[in-house]
Amino acid sequence: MKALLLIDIQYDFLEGGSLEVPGGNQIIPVVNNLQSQFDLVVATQDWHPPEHLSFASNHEGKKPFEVTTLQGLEQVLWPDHCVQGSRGAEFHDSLLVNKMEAIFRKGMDPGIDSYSGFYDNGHLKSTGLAGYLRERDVTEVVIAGLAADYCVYFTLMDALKEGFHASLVEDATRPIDAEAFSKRKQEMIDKGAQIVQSGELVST
Ligand code: VGL
Ligand code: ZN
Repeated sequence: MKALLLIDIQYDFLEGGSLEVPGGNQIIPVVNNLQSQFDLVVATQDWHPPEHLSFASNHEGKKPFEVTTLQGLEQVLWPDHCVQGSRGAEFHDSLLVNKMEAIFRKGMDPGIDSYSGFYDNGHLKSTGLAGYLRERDVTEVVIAGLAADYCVYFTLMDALKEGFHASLVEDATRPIDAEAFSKRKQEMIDKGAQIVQSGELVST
């Protein structure tokens, strides 16, 4: 069984959002088109409390995109984004949601960031996604969403570690930093991921 994982397609990562990913809106029709090809569609939602320590605003004198250390881990400080219950945390209105059987929220612990849909950045706590997928007899995950160089990348790497076959739909994702993404794309390939285009998955 093959599942589509849709990562963080939320207003704050889209046009006009507080952590806008360039070209992010262009993935929405692609992702909508893909969903009918899958027996199971699962989404993740970045879902931070206002006091989340990944926000630069919660560190005296720090600005967004500065790097600091959080629980011994390197942490990029972000603009406030995807605050629980805010408009910015919602899925885009034009994203099809009816086929999503489950939504895994992440980033709720104020003390640690959580890029992957499977674990927080310290691999301290599981979201339950791996167990859920196994229970649904999923062996293969196909990943799309935002941002390619953060949450998509970390979700894919954890999917491989958990023993799933994993592919990234390249035209259904966009990076925050294109250069960082090209490095991470190679890492994904080296670890066994497939990079595919949506046209290879959708029968026209
Ligand atoms: C993300 C930075 C902070 C993402 C989430 O969804 O890629 N990036 N929080
Ligand atoms: Zn976040």
